[in-house]
Amino acid sequence: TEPRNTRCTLIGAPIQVGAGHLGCEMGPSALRTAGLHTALEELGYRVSDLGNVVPTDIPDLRHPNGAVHHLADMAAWTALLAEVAYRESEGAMPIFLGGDHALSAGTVAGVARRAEEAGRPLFVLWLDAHTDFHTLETTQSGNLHGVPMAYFTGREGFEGYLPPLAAPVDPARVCMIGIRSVDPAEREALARTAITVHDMRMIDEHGVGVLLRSFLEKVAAEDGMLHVSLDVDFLDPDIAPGVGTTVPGGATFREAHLVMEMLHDSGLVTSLDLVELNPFLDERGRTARLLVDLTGSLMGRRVLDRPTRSF
Ligand code: 6HN
Ligand code: MN
Ligand code: MN
Ligand code: MN
Repeated sequence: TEPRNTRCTLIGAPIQVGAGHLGCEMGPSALRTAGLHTALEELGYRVSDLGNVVPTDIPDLRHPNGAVHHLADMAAWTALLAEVAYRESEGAMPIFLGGDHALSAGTVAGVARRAEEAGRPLFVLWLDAHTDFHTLETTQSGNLHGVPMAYFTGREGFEGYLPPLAAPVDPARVCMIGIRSVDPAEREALARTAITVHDMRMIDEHGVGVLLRSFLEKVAAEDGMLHVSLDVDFLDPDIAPGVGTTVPGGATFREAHLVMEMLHDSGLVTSLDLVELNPFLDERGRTARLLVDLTGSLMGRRVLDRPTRSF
């Protein structure tokens, strides 16, 4: 096995128009203010912060579904982030600081292209209250942070709107954990895919460690690359209030840390999104600080030493 990446790259992606509330634009700043850079350096990484990226050319783009808004912005963000994610996923681990979850359309598209070029399968772990599996036709809110999963797994209906995918992600290589809010159209579509969906009840019945371990075993067996997309609303609103789409009954503090600790010990994670942090809705920075602490666990902070590559 290769040594773990000792370099990581922070990339701010302050998109906010994919969400129903303004404020995610401030997410990257809040994560930096909460000390992400230092936390990673203290764990021994060489960290470079590229600052924020922002698209300049916003094309004019409309969809027959009149609810859909800011499609042109999302298209421009997706093209930009796919390029940046592809470029920055060689030799270092990119960490994308959101920004709302629409950004994952671009980041996952970019790392999928990287994986394809490396001849390795890409796996995606989606930590979220929501499945974000709407198409442009089925979304009723029109908020485009509800569509990235459908886009990068290659569902139809994005052609001519979002950039063509270099390499769609195989739904059989996607695992969602924390799910507790699914719209009817998403539920129907999910039933017809190979995506693994673990709702909160699965966590209650089996424990999050068992669910995650079986996914990590699949990733390891295929020598996959693993992209982790962490939506703040995966967490229970009592511990993470700084998000526009709170849903009660989310992951606890320890469940979330356990996920991160197991991810670290697996040695499999190659890229990360931290999304949906809305500092305008946060309480004295506590959600931002929790995200920094969780990232610390994902990157190797631990209470006692344990052998790596065990999960
Ligand atoms: N997220 N399914 C809802 C909608 O408006 O389409 C919620 C989407 C939430 C998006 O979690 O990033
Ligand atoms: Mn989401
Ligand atoms: Mn969500
Ligand atoms: Mn909806």
